[in-house]
Amino acid sequence: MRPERNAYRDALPLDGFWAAASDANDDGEMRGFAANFIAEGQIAVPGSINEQWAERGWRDCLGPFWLRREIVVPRGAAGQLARLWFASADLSARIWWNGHLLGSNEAPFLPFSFDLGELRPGTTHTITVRLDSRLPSNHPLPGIESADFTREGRGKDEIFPPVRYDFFPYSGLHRTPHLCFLPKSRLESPHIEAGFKDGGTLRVRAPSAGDGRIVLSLLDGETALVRAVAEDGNFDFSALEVEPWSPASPKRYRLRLELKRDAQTLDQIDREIGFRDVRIQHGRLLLNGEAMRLKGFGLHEDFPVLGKGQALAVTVKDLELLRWCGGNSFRTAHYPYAEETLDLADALGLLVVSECASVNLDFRRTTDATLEQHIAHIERLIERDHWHPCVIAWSLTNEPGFLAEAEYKQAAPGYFAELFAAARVLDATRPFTAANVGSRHGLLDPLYAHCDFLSLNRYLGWYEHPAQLDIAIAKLRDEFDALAAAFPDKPIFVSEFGADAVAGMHSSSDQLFSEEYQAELIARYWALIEGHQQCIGGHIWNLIDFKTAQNFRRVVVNHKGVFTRSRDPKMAAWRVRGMWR
Ligand code: BDP
Repeated sequence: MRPERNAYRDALPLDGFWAAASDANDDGEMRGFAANFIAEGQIAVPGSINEQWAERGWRDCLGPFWLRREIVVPRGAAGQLARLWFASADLSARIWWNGHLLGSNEAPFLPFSFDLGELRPGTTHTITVRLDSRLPSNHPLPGIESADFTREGRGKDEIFPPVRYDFFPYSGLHRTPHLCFLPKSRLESPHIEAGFKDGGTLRVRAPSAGDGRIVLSLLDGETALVRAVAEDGNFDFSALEVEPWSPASPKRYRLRLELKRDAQTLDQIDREIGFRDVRIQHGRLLLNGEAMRLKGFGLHEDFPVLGKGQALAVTVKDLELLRWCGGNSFRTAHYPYAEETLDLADALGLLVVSECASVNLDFRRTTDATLEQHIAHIERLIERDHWHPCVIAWSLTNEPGFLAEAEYKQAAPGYFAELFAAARVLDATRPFTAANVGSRHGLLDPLYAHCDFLSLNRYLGWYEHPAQLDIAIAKLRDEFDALAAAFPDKPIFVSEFGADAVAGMHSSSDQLFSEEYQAELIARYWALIEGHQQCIGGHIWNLIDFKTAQNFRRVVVNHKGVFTRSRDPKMAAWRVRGMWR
């Protein structure tokens, strides 16, 4: 559960400079780095390490990297439980406390924590982190081994650093870790479902450690709309007189949970919640009963120097650019974003398709353990984000496969069936989807059977039929019609479409990489999306140019942004703004 500061709990941010060391031979653990290592210099947290130390040869390295810092326990810690909390440690990590192993984490971009017991104020402790971005090839976000390149008949260094996905594999403590101080009798992570059906509905399950009763208050500013008490922390309300949350009016209320014993309050947590209903009905996406069209973008967490390191100013800037274009939604392609991004989306009324870190699932390598891990990551994602009104759907994976049609159709259906079934148990209030690509697996991808709406990543006019928009659009229309006939109740959503454009490159005819072609392709797709009765919208790939691993298909960045990496508009941004506003 994310850190919170109030009269009962506190949290010490662990941002700042961390001592750093490389481990090129991967023998740091053997050499006792967990207890101590000789620092080569300092790395700033939050931040990716790659660009900070590019000059020392760290840019294209996947790890392992070692980071370490000391903390002095503050005076408020007396009598409290200390919990070391990481918002994420990417892509995987092992953590030590004073040289003792606390544990490891292999879920990229998700939080995890360790309970440390009571710490004496004034004492000094050391936190050591070993980061490693070399994920195994049977991970839900699969890594790539040189044997894979050989089998695929490709040069070993065709993609460098070697990854399966099209974004730079930045390593780091990308979001500020915290040392939290919690009351010993305390609330634990609550489950909150706020819906809207004939008024507000609210279901809360608030577990606690230590006895006491749970008091729930629903506040609108200073006014308490509801106040209720439960010994077991279970609450269910209906017909609440509240305003629904929507893009036009993202009204939020404060949900306060308190743990009390007699007259004494032992703990408190607050959440800004919103009441809304999302459902798929007759091929439409309904928000509070009204049909919604999703207009927006796929994004990335990416900025020069910071890499994937969090900077709230960049978060605000990016969501403001999205709104400037007239967008109402985005997908957290291809991993869970920082929690603050969702806080901001809640406040702005933006709709979010939240995606698990899973791209190019490699069915040649998946095992039962992959599926188990994938489900565990989805569970952690849903636990973290389920209470945000902005999240309207879960995307479980992006472009699974990496196989020819026949092999895929053998390996994938069983995996998908179990994945979706397990995920649906975790959230019955939102639709589930996953994005597929092109026609790699034939017209009827077995994925579709499990999706509440179909998410299509389509690059006709770019990777297929480049510079031939008439053919591209006609083929896409045929595909929409065929899918609508096959799945009359499932909305079609174009989860990615776009073209690279190099800012400043112009052409008077259809020319790949020109700003004109990017703008034209987007406009032609949008006309099709808007005109098709079963299509609920689309997300342009991408809002902003983003850095990728090195390969001959990319000039440093993927240029499909309608803004450059420094956030300046290309022609397409203006075109989209004209279309959407
Ligand atoms: C899609 C992927 C996305 C890529 C994009 C592209 O989902 O991650 O960046 O293609 O090639 O297939 O631009």
